[in-house]
Amino acid sequence: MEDSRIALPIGTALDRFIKKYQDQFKYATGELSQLLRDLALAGKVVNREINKAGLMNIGGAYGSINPQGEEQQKLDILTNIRFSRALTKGGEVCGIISEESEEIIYTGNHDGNYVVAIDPLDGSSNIDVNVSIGTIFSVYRRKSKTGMPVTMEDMLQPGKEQVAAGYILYGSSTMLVYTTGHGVNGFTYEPSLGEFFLSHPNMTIPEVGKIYSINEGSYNSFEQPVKDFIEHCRDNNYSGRYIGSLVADFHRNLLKGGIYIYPKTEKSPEGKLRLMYECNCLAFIIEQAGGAASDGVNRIMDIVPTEPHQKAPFFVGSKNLVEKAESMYNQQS
Ligand code: AHM
Ligand code: MG
Repeated sequence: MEDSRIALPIGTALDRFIKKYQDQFKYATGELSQLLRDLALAGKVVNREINKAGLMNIGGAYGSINPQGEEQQKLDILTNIRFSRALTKGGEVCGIISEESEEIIYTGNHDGNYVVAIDPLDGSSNIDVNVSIGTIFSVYRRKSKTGMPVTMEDMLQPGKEQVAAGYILYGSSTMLVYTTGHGVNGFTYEPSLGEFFLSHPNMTIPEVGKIYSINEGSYNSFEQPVKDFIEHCRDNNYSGRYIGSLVADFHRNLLKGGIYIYPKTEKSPEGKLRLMYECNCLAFIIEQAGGAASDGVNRIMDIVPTEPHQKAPFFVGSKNLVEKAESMYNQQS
């Protein structure tokens, strides 16, 4: 991996960066590059809408329910439209799994070679309180023949088959962080120029982290290994930090070293987070940054999905912490 890492200077514009490293990708036809540009453009549009949410009456609930049975926010719906439209019109994508659409979105682009799994707006309960939220995406190359309708096998690939993954964090500044399997790079949005610029080249997570991020309010319903792990964190005076926005919690831990956990709970016996468009994407990024991602027992990216909205328990972050959490499960078995 080291050899193929990036050597462009901080301040390089995203477009230039994508173009420069396009050839690293084994298919290298420019389609993946275009897809990434489409995602970045939709991200800019969404960023503009989020920034105006308080003024435009697009905050709050829409009055409908998503496939997970959760109340959809107006911005959830808007961002789902923005991203699915950008990916459909772009032409490179033949199928989309989205958190906000029960059914797979068939774009009609039979010549598109890629499928995308996306959570258009994660952490949407934080919109109305002006707290960071994010978009999370995964890109796979289709398995079936180009020119044919996309198949379920194309849509449901394990995380280790991802060719790209990333997130956009709408925070105190807006950032796009992504990997194509050659390290992780972060770009900060400059609103007056309308452009993302390389600000965090070759991101790596500190090997030893001292932050743990989990909703401890659900402590009583955690499995014993998770309780034991929390005890370990407390005994070592680790810092507890939990925003309740996965992308924001993940991003902080990526920079500072730490672990994010969403385990099984009584309310969510399979975990709350979705494998295809929350766990896998961040697992690919964290592994590329030198960290680890697990469901407590298995590597996240090895899990073979059986349905688009499948859930998984999620432990992601610095290696020492993920391995420690896994060891608590090992001790139990
Ligand atoms: P969402 O996809 O409906 O926004 O739910 C995912 C979010 C994550 O961003 C966050 O880490 C988690 O749910 C918070 O859940 P909880 O409030 O149960 O701690
Ligand atoms: Mg989500």
